[in-house]
Amino acid sequence: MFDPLDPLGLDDLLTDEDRAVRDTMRRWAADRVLPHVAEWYERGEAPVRELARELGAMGALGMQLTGYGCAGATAVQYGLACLEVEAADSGIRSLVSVQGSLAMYAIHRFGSEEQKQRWLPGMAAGETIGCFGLTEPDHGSDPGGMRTYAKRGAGGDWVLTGRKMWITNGSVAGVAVVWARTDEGIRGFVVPTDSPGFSAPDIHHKWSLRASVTSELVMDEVRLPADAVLPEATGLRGPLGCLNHARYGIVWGAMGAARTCFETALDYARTREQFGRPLGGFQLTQAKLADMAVELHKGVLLAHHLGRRMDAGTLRPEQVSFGKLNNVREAIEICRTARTILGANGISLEYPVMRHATNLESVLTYEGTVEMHQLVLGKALTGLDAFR
Ligand code: TGC
Ligand code: FAD
Repeated sequence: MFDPLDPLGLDDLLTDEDRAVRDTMRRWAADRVLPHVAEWYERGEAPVRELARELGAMGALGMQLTGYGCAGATAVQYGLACLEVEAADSGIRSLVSVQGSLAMYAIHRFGSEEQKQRWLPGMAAGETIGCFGLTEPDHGSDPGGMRTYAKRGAGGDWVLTGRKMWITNGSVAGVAVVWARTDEGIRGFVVPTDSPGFSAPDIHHKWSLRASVTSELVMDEVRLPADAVLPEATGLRGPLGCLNHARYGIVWGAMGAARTCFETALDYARTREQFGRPLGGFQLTQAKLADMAVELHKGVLLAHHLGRRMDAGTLRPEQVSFGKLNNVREAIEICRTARTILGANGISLEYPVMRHATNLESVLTYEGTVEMHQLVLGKALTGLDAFR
């Protein structure tokens, strides 16, 4: 039988465990996020600490990592979780991505045994929130130019000074992974946020990702012990390696936002009547719905393919760029088209469509803009670097 919500039968690709993860996350999002998210969005605040603890209890934080209280799930399962959470709101998926794929991943991949023991169990449980400071006011797409500087003192300790900008979870974080220039190149630091000289003022007046905390990180001569540095990360490949994991989650997540908008538009088109018949009975509306369905399910198929490559250990950064570029760009197009089908109702918070569309403006920019991923792919295709 043809299923309008799964026209390609992609459910066949999932194992029973995959379905269990998907269904658990879908139920949680339906119970805990959907009834409140429009209000959080309107107020510009969400109960991030409470949600983090609930996500931790479900094993959804750092779920693709092993040991230290992490769930050891597959990449496909992590992707399905991102999709279900982002089907509710991109801001809540951001909480999951930054915690698991950026802050926890950095410590898990590049940290010392002591750093892992100290931070990861509490982060997996959602008791401690992490953030990831790479972007600066004057260095976004080009993080290699960062100015935040860590100077080594006589006893081997560090003094960290600089500013990071647009940092998800910044002011609610107990620990910040901060990337800084040193005399030995770019290094990562694990910074307890109660360190003297550290502050994280929130960024206000956002019209996107309003159910997510976004902050500056200000570091004014923050003194850190010698063992605050991530021992296994040197150079820009450290933070960029973390981004591969977060970008991979977004490849799936964006399709969640798109799915919600598609389903909302389909439902609306079946029931709203103009000129004596449902909007879905007009050829122009059917063309929109057909094109949305094609891009939505192609995007999920692509995410699944990349997930299998990640699980096999064969996923390349250029392939992650391929997925992030395509899926976020198509997701925002699906949401914008859904908005047209809803007419005036499309701009209302009573429906999820405009909220998802405006959220995706951030998703289009963070974790590498459209242009950065085009340039990554362009370089891979031609062998020519066109970044500078
Ligand atoms: P380039 O010379 O190409 O590379 C420097 C070194 O890094 C290595 N590398 C990678 N390694 C792992 N994964 C990748 N994806 C990598 N890309 C590059 C590279 O091999 C090299 O290693 P080595 O050993 O030779 O030194 O560097 P570049 O300065 O030309 O920059 C390349 C570029 C532009 C692609 C990169 O800087 C970039 O990706 N820019 C975009 C910045 C970005 O995505 N920022 C995201 C900040 S975090 C965020 O947005 C979180 S939002 C989270 C949320 O709320 O969900
Ligand atoms: P710029 O780099 O100034 O780019 C502006 C425009 O110029 C873009 O369209 C870009 O593609 C284009 N451009 C730049 N260089 C080129 C070129 N060579 N060729 C062609 N076009 C080019 N960062 C973190 O470190 N941690 C976080 O947790 C985090 N969370 C975020 C949350 C939100 C809500 C947002 C909006 C951003 C977040 N970011 C975070 C920052 C994000 O990663 C950056 O905004 C992004 O990397 C782009 O940097 P920028 O905004 O400085 O834009």
